[in-house]
Amino acid sequence: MFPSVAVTEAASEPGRDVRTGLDPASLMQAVCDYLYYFQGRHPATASRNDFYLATAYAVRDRLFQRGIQSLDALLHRPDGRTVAYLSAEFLMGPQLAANLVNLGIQDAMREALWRMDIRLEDLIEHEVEPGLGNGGLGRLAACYLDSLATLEIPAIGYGIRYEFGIFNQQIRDGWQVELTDKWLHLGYPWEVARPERAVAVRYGGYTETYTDEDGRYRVRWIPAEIVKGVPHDTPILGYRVKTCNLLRLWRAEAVQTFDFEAFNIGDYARAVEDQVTSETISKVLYPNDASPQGKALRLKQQYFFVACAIEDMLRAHLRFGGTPATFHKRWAAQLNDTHPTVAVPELMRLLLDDHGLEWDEAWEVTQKTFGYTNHTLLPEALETWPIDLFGALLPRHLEIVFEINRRLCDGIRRVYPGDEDRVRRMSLIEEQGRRSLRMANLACVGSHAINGVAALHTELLKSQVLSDWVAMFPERFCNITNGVTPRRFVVVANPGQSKLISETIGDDWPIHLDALRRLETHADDPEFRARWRDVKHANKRQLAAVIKERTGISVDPDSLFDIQVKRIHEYKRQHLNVLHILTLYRRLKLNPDLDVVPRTFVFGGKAAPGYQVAKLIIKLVGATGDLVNDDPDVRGRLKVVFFPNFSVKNGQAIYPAADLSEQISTAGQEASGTGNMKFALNGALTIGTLDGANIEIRDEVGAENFFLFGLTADEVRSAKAGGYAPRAIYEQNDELRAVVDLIASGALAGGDTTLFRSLVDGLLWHDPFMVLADYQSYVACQERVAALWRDPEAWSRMSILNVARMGKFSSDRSIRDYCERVWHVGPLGAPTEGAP
Ligand code: 9GP
Repeated sequence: MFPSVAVTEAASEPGRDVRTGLDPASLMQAVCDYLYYFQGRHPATASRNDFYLATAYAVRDRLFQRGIQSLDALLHRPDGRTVAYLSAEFLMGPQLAANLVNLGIQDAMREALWRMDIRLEDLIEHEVEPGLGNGGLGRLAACYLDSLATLEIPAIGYGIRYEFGIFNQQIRDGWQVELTDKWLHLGYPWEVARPERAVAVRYGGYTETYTDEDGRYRVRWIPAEIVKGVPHDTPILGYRVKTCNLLRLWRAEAVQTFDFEAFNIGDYARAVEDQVTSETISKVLYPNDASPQGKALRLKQQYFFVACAIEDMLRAHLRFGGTPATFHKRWAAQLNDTHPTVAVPELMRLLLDDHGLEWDEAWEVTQKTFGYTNHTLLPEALETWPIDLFGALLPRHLEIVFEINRRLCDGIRRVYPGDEDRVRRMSLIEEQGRRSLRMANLACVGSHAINGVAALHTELLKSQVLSDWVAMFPERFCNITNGVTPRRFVVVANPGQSKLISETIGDDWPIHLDALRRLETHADDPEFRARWRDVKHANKRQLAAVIKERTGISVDPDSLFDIQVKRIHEYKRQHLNVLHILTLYRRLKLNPDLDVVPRTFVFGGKAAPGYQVAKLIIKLVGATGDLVNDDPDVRGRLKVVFFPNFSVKNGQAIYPAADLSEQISTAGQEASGTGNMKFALNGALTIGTLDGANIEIRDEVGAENFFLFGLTADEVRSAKAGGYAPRAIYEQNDELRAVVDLIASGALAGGDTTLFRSLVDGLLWHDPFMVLADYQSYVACQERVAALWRDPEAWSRMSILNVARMGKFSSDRSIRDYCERVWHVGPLGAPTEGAP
């Protein structure tokens, strides 16, 4: 039955608050009202999208109500600090289910919609997510916003409202095909545009000096181009609290959207040209994970959102009675990787040129404001900008950077007289080749705190990439291990497991994740273990249905679900996983009656569009599936699936169904990883190397509950230093040689021996990520996995213990660490020890 106008009216009982009520009747009325009065839709003819939008608007009302209360509370405590999380990426994921959970109204909304014959689950499924990030870094930013709100820390996330986010991935004939992401095309109900708070952003031009009325020498920037940044606000509600923060994303627009002068003389195209050029800035997310391209547009994007953010922050600070010299007392700004680092010279510029502070004072404010998080050791990910490009776009900033550098180099020479090599290494300017600006160095000099994202990563940063900085500024360094939000990745994603946990240990674990420890005693209870297995099995059945629908492949929910989902990259070694699959396949071909554990191998992840090797690895996975899946000798015991278009939403369906989590990067390469945490929290056991946060996960869950293999980071280094020869390993290992030869033979490519040749040659002659070196250890470890799988009681016990000991990896813990070690801020912005 569709709701009629009579239903709408019947719901309109006096006293019912359509904007704030949380009961089913109020929610139903709110949804009907939105359909009817806002969208102009009769409920009887409304589409699923209409209902989705109306439901989202009804939820958003309740978020804004809390948002306004949060702002009000802040206004009454104007002396506290607010966190500004500056990030070029926010991978927020779908909003509806997460907001309902945070408000605590999922059942009430389900009931409200049910009364209108609408299934909440259908609307949740219908939602398109804003894919405004590439992977781990952007998703981490989103988890941190969730935790900031949950911990009631006032915070704003500042970023770019890309019109097109990360591409949609289709797999055609086994190859990745990139399709434009159109997340906005059916309307995005969670945000509100605030054109009245637009900011002017300048580019290009030149600078000139002048003397002000006090006779002081000053600099003025005369830009060549001005673009408008329009903020779009999305409310970010914490879990079961009143605090609602903000994600403020900026869209680029022309200052004058229509040039009437040009139009009047008949040049219509030129009349809109300015608009087109300006809007290009926020048009599209660069789809590269960990390897930035030195493109002018990317620098324009970075400066665009940073300039908007700093202006917005300064404006708020001055409006609430602050002075430029106390900016850092109001704001703690975090640089999420080097992408927002131009914020350092931008704040300096505003303080010096617009507000007349002296250099030393402006520098102190700037350093006290910023903290810098490094997310990678990969050399290709350390951003640099050619000086000529940077200077052409930001001439005043370049002058400021040169002055920062002059003072920095003087300082180094004072501490290390005569050590010109050190000066060269720490300089903000790379003088070799095309002169360029080193953004990581700029971030280090401009921040009071610098952190890596897992213990090993921070150690490697300190001992290798940033060792000179540690020597000179040791007090700036700390580690803050990443975390993930258990609300989205357990409560929302895995309702079955959540219910079982809450029934067993109480329901405070989503905000006190350490409480999961209480599960430990239940690991020995056979009845609890059976229920635990039932939950997992139900999740696997669900995923099997989705896999069938998306790929046409039937998989057996009773088989071991062995899953690797993450960006496709050589260092993450999806091809090592493939070598193992082919090893099992070969064994079965040699002996079809071999007793192997039935496994479903699921892969998912996007390759950067220009990264040919990664795209070839996707093809290899598909080709392996083609070879294995229907081979009569395999008898369905091995299935290989490439799950297309891995996203936050798809992740929420995949993590809860995993038995085994593949975290198999070359030791020393993965800064932290966060997928490893999401899997383990959903009861998957990990097979992994001593890399990134795997090490800490293993420390927490216990070495006996973790499948470890492979070289350590030190061993990798010394193997390389000792002249690593992958070909020798290949020659000495019969099984390895057979599977590598199988790939080279063309058997996976319809007889074409050239298709995977480059991949094979890369492994045999270079193998920079030590795939062959770790092969034997990996295969042996997989045998231990298989042995344990044959003992379901032991497996379940281990799975429960893994979940029970994952408390450390809540993003709430990470945020508490940032508050204590970097931001010196507490709930409602109250300063904590060490506050500036
Ligand atoms: O590669 C790292 C990943 O290991 C980490 O978990 C994530 C969040 O800290 O950041 C990734 N880095 C990047 O995406 C680019 O530096």
